[in-house]
Amino acid sequence: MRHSLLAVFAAALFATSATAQEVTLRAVSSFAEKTQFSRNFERFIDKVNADGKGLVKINYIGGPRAMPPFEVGNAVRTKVVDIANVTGAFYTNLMPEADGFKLISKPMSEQRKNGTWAFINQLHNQKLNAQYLARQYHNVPFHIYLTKNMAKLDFTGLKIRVTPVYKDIVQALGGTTITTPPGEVYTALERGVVDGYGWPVTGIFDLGWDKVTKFRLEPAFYSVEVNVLVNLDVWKGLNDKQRKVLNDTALWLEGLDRENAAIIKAERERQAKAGIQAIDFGPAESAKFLKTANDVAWASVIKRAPETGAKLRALAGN
Ligand code: 173
Repeated sequence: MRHSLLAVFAAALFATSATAQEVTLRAVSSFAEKTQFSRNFERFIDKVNADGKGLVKINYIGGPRAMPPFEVGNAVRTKVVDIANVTGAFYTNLMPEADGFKLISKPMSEQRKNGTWAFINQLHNQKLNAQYLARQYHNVPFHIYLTKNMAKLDFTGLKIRVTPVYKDIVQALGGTTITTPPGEVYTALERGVVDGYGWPVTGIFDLGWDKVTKFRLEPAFYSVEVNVLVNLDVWKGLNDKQRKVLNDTALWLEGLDRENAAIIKAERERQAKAGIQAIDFGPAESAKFLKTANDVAWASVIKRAPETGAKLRALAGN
């Protein structure tokens, strides 16, 4: 009798500690649910939940309906959420160097070998109290989209919706900038508050912007970065097995970037079919634009973060 009771007690204890091995992480995305720049993070969550059964479970709270995009970085820092899908452009207030990530377009496999990942992880540890788990979309560029045609590559007289990604280049070419989260782009265009907006080559159909977009300015520039960040206290509190599930799935997530070339090709065709015309001033003007875009962005990063910005530029090699 005594023995069997003890056995039951022991079994219960064992069950409790086995359950305690599974940690639940609260997740948000800075992009709308099921849209282009949340989709791979959502696949990541599904895979962690499958591969990490009994170890890690991610509870996806959602996108901007759950949390304003520009607050996501700070929410990771303060552990309001445990894990997030967010572009550095949305937390440059906490980390000015984050504005330089768009200038690093080497594949993550290379960045993980040449010290870039380690340096950017250190910045996240220090300034965002976060682990830099993964970066996605290094091979997806940005464009400026317009509701009006332009006679030369000059934004004088135009109001353009921006985030920190596009602000310096739009201003360098004479434009007026208005910063908004993605959720306000449609209304701003519809009401004529802006004449155009910056956005990656992919994703403009997700929120219906094709209906109010007439032109896509060439050339494509910079490199999208959407990061998966984990609160650092949470990260340190995980055991080796739990961290391995997250790290392995992070590498898998970065590997999904191989799908982007086909997605970009399909998206350009879809834009053409929707009547969105490319504006292209030819190779010389495009080269000049790209050089200006690169120069003004680095100058802006290095002005705000002289030492770390310069180190980032050396790692980027441009
Ligand atoms: O335009 C934006 O909101 C922006 O900065 C961004 C960054 C990465 C992916 C998509 C959009």
